[in-house]
Amino acid sequence: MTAPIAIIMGSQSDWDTMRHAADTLTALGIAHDAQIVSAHRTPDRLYGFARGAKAAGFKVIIAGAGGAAHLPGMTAALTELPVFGVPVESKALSGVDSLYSIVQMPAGIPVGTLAIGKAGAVNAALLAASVLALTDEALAARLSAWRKQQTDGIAARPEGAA
Ligand code: RP5
Repeated sequence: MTAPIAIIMGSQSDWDTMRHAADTLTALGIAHDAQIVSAHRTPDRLYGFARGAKAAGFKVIIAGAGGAAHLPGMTAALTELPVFGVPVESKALSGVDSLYSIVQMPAGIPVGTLAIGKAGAVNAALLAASVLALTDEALAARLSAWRKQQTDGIAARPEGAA
């Protein structure tokens, strides 16, 4: 069976960020398939992946890219699956370029845009998990447990306070 979630990224260099999405999905017991798909360098691979993603059995696509980050938007243009975009922190502009490239989609083709960097990658995975949990009670229970564990791990007072 195909993994329900695809994690695609524009470059090997994005993996340091996108692995946090993969780790979060693993922690929730959700199978995923990570692939390098560049809108600029491998446009044919992008077309093949996005056009075939639904038929391949994917339910949600997480797409991370940096700089002139066309990957999430182009992917969303080619499939009706939900696409969550993660702006990867770029060297030149600290990911603000990535964020603007992904978030400012003209009306008609949506990309759910997350925060720049690791936080965005983790939250993309959690958002994808929430979508799948709508029709998967066991996953919904695992997601609730994950959130409870997070809540339980937050101290009432900061260490070092008087
Ligand atoms: C984008 O260009 C990738 O998503 C990556 O964030 C950025 C830089 O890629 P590399 O030059 O590191 O391969 O397409």
